[in-house]
Amino acid sequence: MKKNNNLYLLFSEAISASDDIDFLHVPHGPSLKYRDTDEASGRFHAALESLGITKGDRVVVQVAKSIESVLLYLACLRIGAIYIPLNTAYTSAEVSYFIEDAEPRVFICDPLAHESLGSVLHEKVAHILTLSANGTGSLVDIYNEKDAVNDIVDCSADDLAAILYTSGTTGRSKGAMLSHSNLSSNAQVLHQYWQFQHGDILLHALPVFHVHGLFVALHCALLNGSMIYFLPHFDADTVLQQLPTSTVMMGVPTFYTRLLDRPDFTRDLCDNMRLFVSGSAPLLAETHIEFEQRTGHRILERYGMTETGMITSNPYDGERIAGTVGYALPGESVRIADDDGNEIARGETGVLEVKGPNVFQGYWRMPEKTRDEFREDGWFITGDLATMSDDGRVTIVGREKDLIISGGYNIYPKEIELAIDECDGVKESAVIGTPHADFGEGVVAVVVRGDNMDINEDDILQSLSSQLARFKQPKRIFFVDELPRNTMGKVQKNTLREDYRDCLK
Ligand code: MCA
Ligand code: AMP
Repeated sequence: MKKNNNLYLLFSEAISASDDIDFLHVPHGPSLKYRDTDEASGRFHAALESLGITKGDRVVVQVAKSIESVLLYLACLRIGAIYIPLNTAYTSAEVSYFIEDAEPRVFICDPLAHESLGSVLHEKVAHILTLSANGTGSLVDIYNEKDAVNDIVDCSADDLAAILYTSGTTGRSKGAMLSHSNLSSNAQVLHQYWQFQHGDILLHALPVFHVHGLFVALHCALLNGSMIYFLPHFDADTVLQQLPTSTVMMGVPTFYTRLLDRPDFTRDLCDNMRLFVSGSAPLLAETHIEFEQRTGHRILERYGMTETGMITSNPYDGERIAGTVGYALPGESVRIADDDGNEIARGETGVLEVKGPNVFQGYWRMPEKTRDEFREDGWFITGDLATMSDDGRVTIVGREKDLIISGGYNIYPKEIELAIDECDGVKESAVIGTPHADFGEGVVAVVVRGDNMDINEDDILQSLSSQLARFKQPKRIFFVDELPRNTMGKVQKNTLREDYRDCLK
């Protein structure tokens, strides 16, 4: 008989074994027990089915983090639909692009967004439904009328479970297609590698529209049948309250620097903690060291990408070295290569390439882009610059791709430059990331005005506000007579980064 590779099947074993334990527990808010998870996700399954959604249909979701949002994700897995979560900060213009590209059968958004987006999108998508932060909305109205469907639709290993959009160097977002087996292989490896154990409680303060919060954190806890303290967003006060009864936390470096900024973040609050994981952006060695001095815990840093899930991790039992991202995860192969894909000597800097069951199925409807980012022999080119020690430990030393990572969000300068260049009065622009005390890097734009034009910072920000999510908008804009260029005419961003290095500190 053919094996059903539906990821939900993996979770369903833990769900039935964990019965009376809370699966999702919102501090000072609602909770959901494992015992009720099958039935509730089965009712969301029924609600989706009544809209005509079947295997392979796309479901685009831009909603606040809530118990219902997780149930909706689980229902999509069960039905074999392709879940496409969007950052809640995206503007109508950004959302329109994703809807046109993904061609979903249904779009689920916050009731407030429905008011502004509805008219724009009604022609592009068959159903627009709502789900609010407190778990109400037209989707839930349908759910309330339904009995649970108990099926878990048959999926092959390569059937898609999700598409996650990630920006590109051309300024156009690409949908990374992730299969059921991409997600299950990574989840099982991490669950084992980080030694999840009976009684673990996960403190979850990440957004659930990216790999880190949706897959890495949620999947590990689900496989383990663990309780999750499910915070709507990162809030240092709530994290400090929940830490004494948690055992695991995952976060971007900003979480850890914000905790260290709090004098009341003390060692005794972490007595019950077993593991702090950091990723999505480089964790400064000084943060790692200060965290250990304050709490006695060595943060475990790991490294990954939307296209691949997690690639490397510092060891659970072995040495966690500040500034390194550890070893290739079991079942994956990692190499450091030159521009032609030839592996280079240990210790030298090159581009990190990866192969394994975690590597995605390609970019949605972009076969050429997909071909560009794979070697002929199947290695995926990450665009991250790294070194590898003799024993295989990886250190990320930079990025070949022009990318800014701000508070764990990826921002591609090209997208911002295109939007700025559209403004009347702008001749050209260059967007760079410079050190930011809170977000690690922040967006800075350097702009050349057109001849005799008097456009200013406010004009540009005003024009960007309807097009780009707030976190992508420049924190500062500077005007110059001309951009520094090399002899080939290419803008020298390194010079700009040096010139403006202190402007956001
Ligand atoms: C918020 N703002 C930001 C960011 N977040 N600006 C730049 N970068 C950001 N990341 C701006 C808002 O637009 C707003 O601007 C002001 O800061 C306050 O907004 P608020 O929403 O209150 O911010 P916050 O709640 O303090 O959020 C900061 C945060 C959040 C907690 C660091 O950004 C966050 O949760 N980041 C995690 C991202 C993540 O999960 N990444 C994983 C990607 P104004 O005041 O001007 O209006 S997955 C991935 O990368 C790979 C696979 C991996 O390896 O994990
Ligand atoms: P995303 O496109 O959001 O999946 O972001 C993936 C990128 O985040 C990677 O290609 C890296 O550049 C970066 N990244 C993730 N984890 C780490 C880490 N621990 N250290 C340095 N960079 C990281």
